[in-house]
Amino acid sequence: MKKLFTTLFASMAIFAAVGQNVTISPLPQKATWGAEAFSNDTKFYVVGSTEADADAIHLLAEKLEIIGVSNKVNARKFFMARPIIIGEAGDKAVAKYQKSIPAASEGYYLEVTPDKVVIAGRDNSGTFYGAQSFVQMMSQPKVMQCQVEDYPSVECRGVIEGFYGNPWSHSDRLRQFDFYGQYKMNTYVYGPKDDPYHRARWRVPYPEKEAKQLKELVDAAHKNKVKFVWAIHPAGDIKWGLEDYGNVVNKLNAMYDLGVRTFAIFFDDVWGEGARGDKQAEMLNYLTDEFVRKHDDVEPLIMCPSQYNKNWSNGDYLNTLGTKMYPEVRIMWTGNSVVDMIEENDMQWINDQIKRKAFIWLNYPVNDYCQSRLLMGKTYGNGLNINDMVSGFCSNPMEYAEASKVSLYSIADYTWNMPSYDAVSSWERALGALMPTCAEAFRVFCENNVDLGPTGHGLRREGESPNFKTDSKEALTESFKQLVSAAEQVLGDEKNHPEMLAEIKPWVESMRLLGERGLAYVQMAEAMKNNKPETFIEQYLLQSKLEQEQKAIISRNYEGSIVKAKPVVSGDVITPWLNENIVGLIKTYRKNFTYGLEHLPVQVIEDGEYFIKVNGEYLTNANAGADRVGDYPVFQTERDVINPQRQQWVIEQNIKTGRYKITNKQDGRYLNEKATFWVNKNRNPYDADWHTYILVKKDGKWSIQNAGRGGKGFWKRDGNRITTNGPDDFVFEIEKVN
Ligand code: 14T
Repeated sequence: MKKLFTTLFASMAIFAAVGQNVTISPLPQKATWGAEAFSNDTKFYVVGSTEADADAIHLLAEKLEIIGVSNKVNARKFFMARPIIIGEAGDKAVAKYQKSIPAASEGYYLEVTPDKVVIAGRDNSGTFYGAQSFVQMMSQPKVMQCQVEDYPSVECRGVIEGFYGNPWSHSDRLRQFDFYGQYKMNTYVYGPKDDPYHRARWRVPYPEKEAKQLKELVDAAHKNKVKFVWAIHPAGDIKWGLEDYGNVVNKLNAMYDLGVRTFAIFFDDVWGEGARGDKQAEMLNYLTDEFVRKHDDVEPLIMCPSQYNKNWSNGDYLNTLGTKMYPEVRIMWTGNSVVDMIEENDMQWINDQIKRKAFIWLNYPVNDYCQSRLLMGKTYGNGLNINDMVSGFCSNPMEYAEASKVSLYSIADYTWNMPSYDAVSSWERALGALMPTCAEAFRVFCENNVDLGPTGHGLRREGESPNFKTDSKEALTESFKQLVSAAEQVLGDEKNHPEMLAEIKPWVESMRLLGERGLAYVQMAEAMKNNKPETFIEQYLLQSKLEQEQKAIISRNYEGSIVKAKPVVSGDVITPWLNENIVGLIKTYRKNFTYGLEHLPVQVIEDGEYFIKVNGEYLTNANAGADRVGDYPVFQTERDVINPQRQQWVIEQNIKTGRYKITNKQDGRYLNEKATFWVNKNRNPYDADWHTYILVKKDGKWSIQNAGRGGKGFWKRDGNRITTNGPDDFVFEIEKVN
């Protein structure tokens, strides 16, 4: 009887351990869990602190209640506390546990029993990661007994800040490094396209202030066991030969002095001379000889090739790199196309070409080519068996650093323990870890910001807005109410998550307004059904007021901002559904009622994104973000492939005037009565009475006429620009994007 009782009790305890759904993230390679070990307010003393990794000790001291250090496991004076025995393989304190420590570098052994904690690393990073795991356990309601043997699947795991647009801020980056340390990512590649000292003016040294900040970043990264890889992008105007090779060496040495020990050279997004494989190989070999090998603590270089994906590869470019460039130089790769998930066959193909393991640059969740969308969905689609085929796996994120953490959390999971990766459970854990005080509401937000919409790169993400139900009035009402209340909850929780809110607020506000509009739509439909035209018009006017508010939202709308995005929420599901249904309802209303028709819009062109062309040439915002009085768009023959948004114009009917507003997709600047850009919202807020156009179509071409207080002139092509004093001529082609 007694025996039965104890087994029953033990299995209940194990059940409790299993039932406690958060354990350690990333999921450990091997873990056995037992009953509760002790409560999460337990005090500790540290055994082994003199030899153990200092960052690990620092972490424990910061996150736990450590009341002292000792060289004995049973220190009497700390009778009310438990020992944490900590160190690296070879250290005295952990000698007893030597054979339990995994052989893999960065591996660790963690043991928790009611009377002690053991953290034994294969190396310094291992100890640090063991400490991180234990800190996570201590933040949970019950601290369970366990034995964990853990090590990473992929050698270099992390993030490449490699997008176009507003680079991350200093504090964004500092918060990122803590996050990488927490979730065992060990690599950060610094390559923001719009840092002039990285790309446009790569020969020029960083000014003092920027250099000082970079040093601070390098130190913060190292404290979190993150390699700070500094990248240079000389490809735009490189002159092959010793002079420019020397210029690169000088810049790398300056970065070395700031503490950087790993370096990357980028040749992406250039054509012509800068894209020559033989010269790139020659330069990388030169830099290896003259820089890397001149230091005893610099790692082999990483390079991003010009043909960095299979779609773009031709000739013997990759083979040249593969055969001519020193085998230790790592080569980056984005997959079968620019934006792609990576699978086993893809790895086989590229590794054969370059005769080494490719270093993956995953272009997700980067949104620099679909800036109106936030990518908050699950990170799925990469093969679970490629860990031995890559030399590194880094994600290129959004310019929204904090919001990117939803996906980066999963990148950490995936690269640490690839065979066990589960995109769904990883995403769920991310929500709880990032927004613990409003996880459910945040989940709704993320579910409604998933897909990218159609883009040149073709990536789509499934499963947006799974709770949107349209089959009854009740279901619709519920769906829209959920958007409103989730938005209000997330906004109401701002003080707990100020950094996240600072980034996502425009999208959260937009989600709230989308929900409110939806509720107004339901009222309109009801009113029509019940023959109440007054209510219909009243709800219609409310809906259009909310829509105007929604359209006025601009993210990162400050002077000098390189990208000003106009948020779109549920751009694949709810937004198009609502827009179409409102239009449909209005059409039916027109047929059946006469009351209030003057309030309803007559639209000659639907709200959307368009190319504006004359003779096949594209009207282009060439100085995006310039915020300069009198800056104007110009005509260009070529499609802009780097920044397609510069040629995309948002044309939307202004409900107040019934006329059209034209803004550029890249930075949200509107065209004024002179068809030039005006400065910004503070000095010259959009004024529908001035900045408004009449569009008329004839034989497939459009005329664009000034309206309101700006005079009645027509747009006229004048050289490479537009003036607004022309006669009525139909030369403009307005073409829907996609
Ligand atoms: F270096 C590469 F691996 C890479 O991906 N380069 C850029 C990257 O900085 C950017 O964030 C990403 C997503 O837009 O794509 C690459 O940039 C492109 C890709 C294109 F297909 C720029 C122009 C393109 F036409």
